[in-house]
Amino acid sequence: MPAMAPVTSIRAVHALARQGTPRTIAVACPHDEDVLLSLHKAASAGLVRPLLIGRRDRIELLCEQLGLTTFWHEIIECSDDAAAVELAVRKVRSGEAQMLMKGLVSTGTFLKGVLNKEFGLRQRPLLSHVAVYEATDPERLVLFTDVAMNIAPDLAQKAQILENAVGLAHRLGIECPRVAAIAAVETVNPEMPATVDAASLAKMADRGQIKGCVVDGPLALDNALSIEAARHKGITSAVAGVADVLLLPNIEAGNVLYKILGLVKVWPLAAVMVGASAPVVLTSRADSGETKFNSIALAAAILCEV
Ligand code: COD
Repeated sequence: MPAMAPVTSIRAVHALARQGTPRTIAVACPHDEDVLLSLHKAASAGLVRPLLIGRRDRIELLCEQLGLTTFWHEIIECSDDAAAVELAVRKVRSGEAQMLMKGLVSTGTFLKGVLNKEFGLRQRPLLSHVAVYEATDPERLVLFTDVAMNIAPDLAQKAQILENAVGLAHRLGIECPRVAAIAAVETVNPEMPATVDAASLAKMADRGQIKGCVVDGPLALDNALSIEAARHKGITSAVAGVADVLLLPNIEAGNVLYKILGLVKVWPLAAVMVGASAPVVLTSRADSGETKFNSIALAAAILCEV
């Protein structure tokens, strides 16, 4: 089978998602305007069949206020947040739904449900969150991780987070993603543990301990994304200036980058959790309706057979 052309824009993610049949998405606590609007848009585009689990009266009232006609496949009444998360996760686990989405419920409650040992969705050793933005020069999708789940990963966990992101890059047709392990500087400084981890990850990739990608690090964010900045610093590598994947050192760095990109609204964003047995849409309350829709499309695109 010929290799899939790389997906280089969020618009192309939408197109890929449209190739599949609509999948059922179980949504825990969808009592939120942007969540409902994005689901309505995704259902209307034929991407998903929403299975809404939460307070029926609030869902119906919000839909009425928003002028949304019935777009869901089903609503299941559940007034307790943790119970709604558990039921949504169980629906995915049983195969009745193929994707999961967080609504208006705390991230901790939601993730504890996803990770639950009895009914959760663990598949790979570590689940992680990958955000994606559309970059220019060259036009490509840049994946960055982990902005929402793993708080302070150690070296072994960073390797797993990296492998999860590389797996997603492969799903998007990026055959050998260029991964930048990000730190504050591009030289190893034992006072900055992120630089030591980044150099270790680069060496692990050189030695074949991490496969399917090329890794360079440490790289500062500008050296990773700007050919000009990399040239200025005299850095020559296959990754510098043209990274496809940014591995951030911890949740603070990742989350700040994600929130800044969301606030400046210049580059379209999407995000999904990977490493679970099904794609999980975990967007934050502050995310725009557009980012939520893009994220649903990304989750649907992952499920497409290409
Ligand atoms: N993948 C797989 N298993 C995991 C992961 C993971 N990423 N994280 C924890 N586990 C397992 C552990 O191995 C253990 O078996 C069990 O889950 C419990 O581990 P704890 O005690 O470390 O985890 P929790 O339940 O206290 O917390 C896990 C969270 C993911 C909820 C926690 O790490 C967290 O709060 N992350 C940040 C979420 C957040 O606030 N994001 C904000 C940005 S939107």
